[in-house]
Amino acid sequence: MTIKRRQILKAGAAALTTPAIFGGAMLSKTAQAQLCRPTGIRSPGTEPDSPPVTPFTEPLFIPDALSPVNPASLTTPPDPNRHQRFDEFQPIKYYEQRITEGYWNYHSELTQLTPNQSGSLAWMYNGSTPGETLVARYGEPVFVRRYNDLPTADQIQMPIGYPAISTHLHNAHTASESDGYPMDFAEPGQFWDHHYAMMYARNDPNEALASLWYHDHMIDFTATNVYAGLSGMAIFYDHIDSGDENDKHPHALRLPGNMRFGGAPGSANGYDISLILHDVRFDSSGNPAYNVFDTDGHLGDLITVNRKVMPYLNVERRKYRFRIYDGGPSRFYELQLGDGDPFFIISNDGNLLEEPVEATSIVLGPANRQDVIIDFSRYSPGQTVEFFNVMEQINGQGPSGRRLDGPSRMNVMQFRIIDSNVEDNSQIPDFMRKLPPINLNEVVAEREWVFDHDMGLWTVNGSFMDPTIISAAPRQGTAEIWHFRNAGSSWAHPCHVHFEEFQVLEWNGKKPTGVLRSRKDVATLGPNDHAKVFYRFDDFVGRYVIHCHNNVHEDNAMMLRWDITPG
Ligand SMILES: [Cu+2]
Repeated sequence: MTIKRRQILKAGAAALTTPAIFGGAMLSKTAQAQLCRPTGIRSPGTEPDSPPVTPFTEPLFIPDALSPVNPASLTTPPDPNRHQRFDEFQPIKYYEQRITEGYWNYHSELTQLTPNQSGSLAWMYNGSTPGETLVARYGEPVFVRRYNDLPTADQIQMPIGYPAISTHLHNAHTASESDGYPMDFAEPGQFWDHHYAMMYARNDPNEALASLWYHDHMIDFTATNVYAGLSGMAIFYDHIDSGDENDKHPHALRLPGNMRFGGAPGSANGYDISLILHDVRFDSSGNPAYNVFDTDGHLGDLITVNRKVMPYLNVERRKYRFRIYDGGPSRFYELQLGDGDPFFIISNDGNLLEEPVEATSIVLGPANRQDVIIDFSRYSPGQTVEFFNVMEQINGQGPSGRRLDGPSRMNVMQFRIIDSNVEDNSQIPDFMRKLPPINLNEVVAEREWVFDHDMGLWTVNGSFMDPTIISAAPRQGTAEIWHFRNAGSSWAHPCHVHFEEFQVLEWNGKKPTGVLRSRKDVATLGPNDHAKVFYRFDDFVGRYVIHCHNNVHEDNAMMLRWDITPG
């Protein structure tokens, strides 16, 4: 099938390698110089390299879709009074996830090193990390009960983390009490109920999110609890982004995917595959290692995709949709194919773009997501093509400003092209989802959030996280302009606000273009960057957070509470 490129925005040669998270502008020479430090602060004495493992020998793990349970089987029935608008959005699907401590095969050569070859220690959802994928549809409300079945703090084997759990479905339009507010946690033996209304913000289908992830958000322990294994993916479909490339609906986008969830391992929706990246360092006994004393951030030396170290995936000679997530805690990526071939970016932070953008790389900061379409029909059976990370980073503060090349590129994963003559009814649409309108007449307030560093801790507007202080209280039904500023000259901060997506008005004074012309929920700010964004606040009230999504910064107090108050 011929790819239609008629209306597709073609990035110019310079833009093709542009770090989009930095506002689509290359870092200035001054900023690059400030970023380039002679050595990282990691010392081999405190953080030795992981044991050597052979790349591309472990098959990619593709989690199945979470299976619904019969609501009658819930031992305690859901309490409608605990949830805003529960009766209006009565759940159609019910799910349970049990969070446990166990063992995970990150790589068989690491498992060989573990005691009794049981696998690396991991915290998991229903026995896997990533947990099963929450597949939901707009208009079909969902109820998820998450049980904390972890051992108590004095009994856990995991040397890091704290066994209290708060789960954030990033960045669903979720009522506060179900949002994974960092103080809304369940101790071992307790559960927390999450009600996802599956409504579009403001009932506007152009506000749909497509690619989301859920992860632990425990106050002070988000980085360690996610690093221990507590993350998973979520996919929201609707009538145009239906997950079915054979969809007969006249407005269906027919992106790659054939709705074959729950089949044989590796077949979860066939050609629509989620890839979550976490960089991990392993100790000599094959367990995840972590330096809790480094508050700049944590870097692993091995990249895991869906918690397999440098896996491979067999692909057919056709188009695939990959939903790519930076699961953190602190690493930034620029991903490109080994042969430098282009692909199409179709979303930013889980939101479909208006038009696909052709590019040869994507740039992600912690919690950024992008969906891409890669067409493997140009390869021959038996060929392999690797995904590499070319973003150099030598400590947790942010990218060094340099690019890795040749053998210094970091292995991410390998695609192995298999011999097949498979049908491909998917398309790369000319137009996907319109951006919601921006009406500046609705703006009632303008606020500034400055991300900085004071007294060895990370601050927002000079303050540390204090859940008793409400730093902003926008009224429901209003719009505001928010400014995110990075006051630091040598670090990057992925700034994340829960609940609503924003649209960029200006990035360092320039109007957004390309993939930045989108809805987003993480503004990844390079040194001295300034993003001016447009928000509307609707549908639910309660407490939410704004924080740096370098989870180590977040845990070292770079977070504030803000509330939506009744209009
Ligand atoms: Cu930060």
